[in-house]
Amino acid sequence: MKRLIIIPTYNERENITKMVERVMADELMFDLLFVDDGSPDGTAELVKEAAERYPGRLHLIERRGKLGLGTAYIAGFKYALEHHYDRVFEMDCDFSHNPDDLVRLDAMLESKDVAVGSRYVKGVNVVNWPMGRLLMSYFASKYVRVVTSMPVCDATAGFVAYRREVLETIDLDNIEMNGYGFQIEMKYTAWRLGYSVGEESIIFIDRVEGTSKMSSSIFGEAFFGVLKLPFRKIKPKQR
Ligand SMILES: Nc1nc2c(ncn2[C@@H]2O[C@H](COP(=O)(O)OP(=O)(O)OP(=O)(O)O)[C@@H](O)[C@H]2O)c(=O)[nH]1
Ligand SMILES: [Mg+2]
Repeated sequence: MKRLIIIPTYNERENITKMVERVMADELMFDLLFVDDGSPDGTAELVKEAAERYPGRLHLIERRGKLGLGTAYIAGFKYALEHHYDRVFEMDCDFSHNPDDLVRLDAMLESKDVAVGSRYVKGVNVVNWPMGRLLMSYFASKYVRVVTSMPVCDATAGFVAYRREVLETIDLDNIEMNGYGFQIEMKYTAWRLGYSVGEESIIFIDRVEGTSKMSSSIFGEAFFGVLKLPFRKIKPKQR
């Protein structure tokens, strides 16, 4: 079983070394792929240094300029399919997602096609976020549920695991949104194609190191993008 974790990075210098050591120590023997958008803080250089310590297991895609989280993941998914990975994981680089929870997402792929690390499946499990941001995130998922009927409590979750066949079947070039909307659109497309989506309760902790990359424009993209989803023609990728 080949497992790949994809981590998009933009100025995550403070978190790289710690993240590499944590993931490489995991008994599930993950491979790790960073997708870096030309971070001015030298994030990519640190990844290249670490890659010498883990030959064949630590990989890097370098892109020019900040191109968005969504397209970073699409580039990573295509890499995962080309390199024959069976299970693919999404995770942020700032330890808001706890790498210790990866094993539970992996276990859920025994019975589900998509496993979501969910902040809202059992109560509200977010630490240190300002109330305004928490309410925005919580009600964003409620809004998605009302508009799309998709039975997922944490639609914007960025801690997600996929079985390979889900990413093979989704037409990745047709994914339109690039911020939080991307996370909603991926889950929704998998669900509309008939794949099972499960939620594993996790605790999300606000970032400690580095700065937030999220902007108001991604909220607008998600708000209006979700309204279009029920009307989208979603077909499996032609093979
Ligand atoms: N390659 C790439 N990575 C990005 C981009 N924007 C964000 N990221 C990465 O995506 C992950 C999530 O971004 P965050 O800034 O943590 O988003 P957030 O969790 O909503 O905001 P915080 O509360 O500040 O953490 C992090 O690993 C970022 O480095 C981008 O445009 N390109
Ligand atoms: Mg974060």
